[in-house]
Amino acid sequence: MKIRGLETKYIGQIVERYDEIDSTNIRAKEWAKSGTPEGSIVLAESQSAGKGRLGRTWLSPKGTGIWMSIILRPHISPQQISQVTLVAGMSMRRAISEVTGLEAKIKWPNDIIVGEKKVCGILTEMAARANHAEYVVVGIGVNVNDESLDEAIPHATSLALEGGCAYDREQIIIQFANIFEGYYEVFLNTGNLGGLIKEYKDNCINLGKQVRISNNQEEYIAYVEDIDVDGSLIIKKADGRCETIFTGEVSVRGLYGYV
Ligand code: BT5
Repeated sequence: MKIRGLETKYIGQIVERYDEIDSTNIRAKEWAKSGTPEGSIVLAESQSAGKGRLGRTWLSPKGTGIWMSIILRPHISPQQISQVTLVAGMSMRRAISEVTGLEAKIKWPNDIIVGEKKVCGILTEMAARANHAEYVVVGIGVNVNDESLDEAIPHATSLALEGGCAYDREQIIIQFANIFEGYYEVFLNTGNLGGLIKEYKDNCINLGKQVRISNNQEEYIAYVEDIDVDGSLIIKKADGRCETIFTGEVSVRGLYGYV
């Protein structure tokens, strides 16, 4: 079934909709393998096994959120994939703020924050052949009209909880697709975030702040100096040394809470 109101050439022009599914990312990967064109989207009303990063669970209650996966076929190396995730995150941030009027920010690398809590997370998966991506699946979850998510997860919220009213999920998807297609092409033309980084940085909540960084081995506090055109975070440690952090197995939190 088509999404009405799209102004895109390919993002969202082919859509599969499910009432319930295990995970839209799982279905999108199967669909990508069987050759569906770039821009195809899987949407579900609920997910029984929604996935976060690193094997975490993503709560996806029925009828209240956007649970969506987009299939892309960029001619880029596997190292550049995290940049696609950043492009999707900044597109969804803008879509949310334009449709709802709420102030939405990005927590590096790609959580979207409203009122200091998480409204959206992104899980990107890919298949690579030799040194290029064969397909990429960008899975995006947005809590739109849920009214009790913060009870289950204290650092989570929904647009309705923050804005005090219900929002049209389809309108957010349309706005996202229209914005994302343009940004994605800017990214593909340059192969990095050079043309987009100003907007990303203007809306990034951790830039110029002290953060708590944790990985498998250690946890430490650092100051966020900058974000590079390859999407990495440039931090200054307590001893004054600068270091570059790539997306992956790190978690970045605020000193006193989630942001
Ligand atoms: C993410 O992981 O933020 C990526 C979430 C991607 C979800 C989408 S929905 C469509 C597509 N299909 C899928 O199966 N997945 C994608 P991460 O940064 O690891 O955050 C996961 C953590 O966020 C969990 O451990 C919880 O603490 C929290 N969480 C779980 N459900 C949440 C929700 N609905 N809203 C906010 N936080 C949530």
